[in-house]
This record gives sequence, structure tokens and C-alpha cells, in this order.
Amino acid sequence: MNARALALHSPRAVREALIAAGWDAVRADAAAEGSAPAALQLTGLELPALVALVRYTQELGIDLVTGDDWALLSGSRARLGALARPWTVPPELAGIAEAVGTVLAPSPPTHWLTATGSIALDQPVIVGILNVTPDSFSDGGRFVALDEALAHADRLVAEGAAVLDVGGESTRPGNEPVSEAEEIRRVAPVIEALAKRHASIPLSVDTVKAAVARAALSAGASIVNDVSSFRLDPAMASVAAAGSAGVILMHSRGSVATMARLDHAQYPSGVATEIVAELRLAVDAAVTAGITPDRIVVDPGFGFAKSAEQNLELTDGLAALAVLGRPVLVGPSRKRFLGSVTGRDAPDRDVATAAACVVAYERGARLFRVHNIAATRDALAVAHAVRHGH
Ligand code: PMM
Repeated sequence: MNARALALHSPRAVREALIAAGWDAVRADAAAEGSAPAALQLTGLELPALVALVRYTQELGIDLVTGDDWALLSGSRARLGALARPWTVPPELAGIAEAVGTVLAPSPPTHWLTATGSIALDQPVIVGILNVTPDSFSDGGRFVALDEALAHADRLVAEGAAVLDVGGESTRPGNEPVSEAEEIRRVAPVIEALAKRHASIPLSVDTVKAAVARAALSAGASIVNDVSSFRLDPAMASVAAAGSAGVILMHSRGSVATMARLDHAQYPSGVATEIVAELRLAVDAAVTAGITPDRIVVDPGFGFAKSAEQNLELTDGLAALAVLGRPVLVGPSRKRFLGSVTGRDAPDRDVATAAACVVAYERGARLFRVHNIAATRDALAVAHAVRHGH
């Protein structure tokens, strides 16, 4: 008889042990996913439900800590999943089963649909940033002229960007608002030229304005990246739906002028918890407007209405976003919270960015919006190879 410990932070060890024991890959994958650890907290419980919960979790082998009207449950995903079936749980727990079902994350999507086809998410996807603003904080607006923007895009693609995100308005605090016409003038020609030059690279437009999104989509963009999650322009969702665009719904609070500040950085229920709740509303609104869920990517919005500490807490808690059932994109690139940790200025934060992306990858993110492709690409290639063996 031998005993050996298996690592649970990824499905790999359990999967490989079962395959070595003769299981086929499909059953081994399912069992490995089911053995992943999960925990959740229930609050506002009535006494009969609490009593039933104590008895039933014991039967299921779920660890339980309780208080007056709350319970913290932990165990494998498979065990907690059993608690999520209203038709098998005791009647006192039927309401709980539904609630548990909504917070147990489904399997992550394998593809993201955009207007020009589908993006596979089995490998980390790097989204290269092409800011065509005169005031972007990190590249200083060096790529405003068309030929310079194209040369920079060539470099991003050569280094491994799978998507290019073109933005014509900065969210830097205190920036001058950009008119619709000016923003279109900045982004549309770049997108049109890129669509010809890099026909196989999906193009995204980073805007909160429906008119800009419309112009970008007709110039050849296939994704709308809205840092306001469609909050700021009521026409945005229908423009994205009409164009069959992929969409990135990023969490933020406030207007373009205030969203990168701390005016709205209050998260009494926890940063990740509140972001999940707000992104859930954004996803539901987008679906109601006719955008199919397979076109939606969510983004926790690093640096937007979040202090340095909140960005770090969010990075640690990122796995909570999996409950939304949508692919997760992160954009920590060169942001101030990485400066607070490392003491470095924006242009020198690429190593810190790569580290943040690896941590986010380990917590479920699959798309990474960055300025410097090379550093992050290598870091993610290592993280991916460790997890999958190739
Ligand atoms: N950050 C910025 C702009 N657009 N879009 C998404 N989806 N996520 C982000 O984190 C994000 C964004 C601000 O950074 P930049 O000025 O360096 O582009």
C-alpha cells in the first residue's frame, strides 16, 4: 500500500493519475474538474434551513462552519454541486440549492465569438494595446500618426498579439473629453488600414461611444471594448448587437472623467463580490439587448475605481468571476497599483505586468490586454505549459 499527495490547484495531477490508472480522457477530465476545491458563504439563513443544512452537508461530506444565520461551506466542486440540485435536497434546502447553483462556476467557455469569427481560448490570448491618443499615460501618444500606429501594430503582431485593441480616448484622470467626430477621426483610419494589413487579426475598438463603435465596426473592427460596460451610452448595446460584435464588458463606476479615480472606490461587500454583481447586471443587460452570451467577455477593470490595495485583493479573488460563465480578460498593464508594489514608473512595469497576468491566468483569466507583448507572452507560455504540459 502506498499513499501519495496530489496537487489540487489545477486539474492536472488528478487527471493524470486517473489516466495512468486506465481511465479515458473524458472521464478523467470530468473527475478532475469535480475534485477542484470550492467554498461559498450563505447568509440570511432561517433556522430550519440551517438545521437541515448541518445534517445534509454531513451526509454529503461537505465541511461546514455556521453562525446564527450564516454558513460557510467548503469541499470539492462535485460535493457542493450535489447541494445545488433542488430535486434531491431536503425540502428545507430547496431555496439554498438554487442559490448554490448560481454561485458554483460553470465550466469556462472554450471560444469567444466575434463579428469576424471565433477566438479559441485553449491558449492565453494576448490583446495588444494600440492607443491612438495624444495623452495616453503609458505610451505618451507616440502612435498618433497613421504610419506610426501601423508600424507599432506590426510589432505587436510580430511579438504575438492575437487581437489588437485600438483606442482613441484616454481615461486618464483630468483628461479633456474627446468629441465623437475626433475619436472617429483617430480610430477609424487605423482600423481600416489594419483590417487590410492584418486580415487574420481580430480588431477591437476601445470606446464608450456608440457612434465610434459603429464607425469602427464598419471600418473592420469585430470587437467592442467598452470600459463602461454599456453604462454610458444607451445605444451601445444595440450597435454591438447589430454588428454581431464580440464585446468586452469592463467593470467601472462613474463617468469617463472620474472612472480612473477613487470617487466610487467603496466595496463594503468585498471588491470581487461587488464586481461580480455589477458585471452580472451588465451581462444580463447586454443579453437582453440581443448580444448572445457566447459573444461576451468580462473584465474586472483593474485601476478603475479601485485603490492599489483593492486591485491586489481583486487579483487574488479573480476566480470569483468564473461564476459569470464568461471568459475573463484582464488589463493590469503598467497600471499604478503595479507601481505601488514595485516602486517603478509606468514604462518600467512590464515585468510586474507579466507577473500580474500569470497570477490572473492561474485564477482563470484567458485574455490579457497589454502594452508589451513579449514579456507577458513568455510568462504566460510558461504558466500554460506548467498547467497543461505543452
Ligand atoms: N484599461 C485601460 C483602457 N481600456 N479596456 C479593458 N477592457 N480593460 C482595461 O483594463 C483597460 C481598457 C486604461 O489603460 P491604457 O490607457 O493603458 O490603455
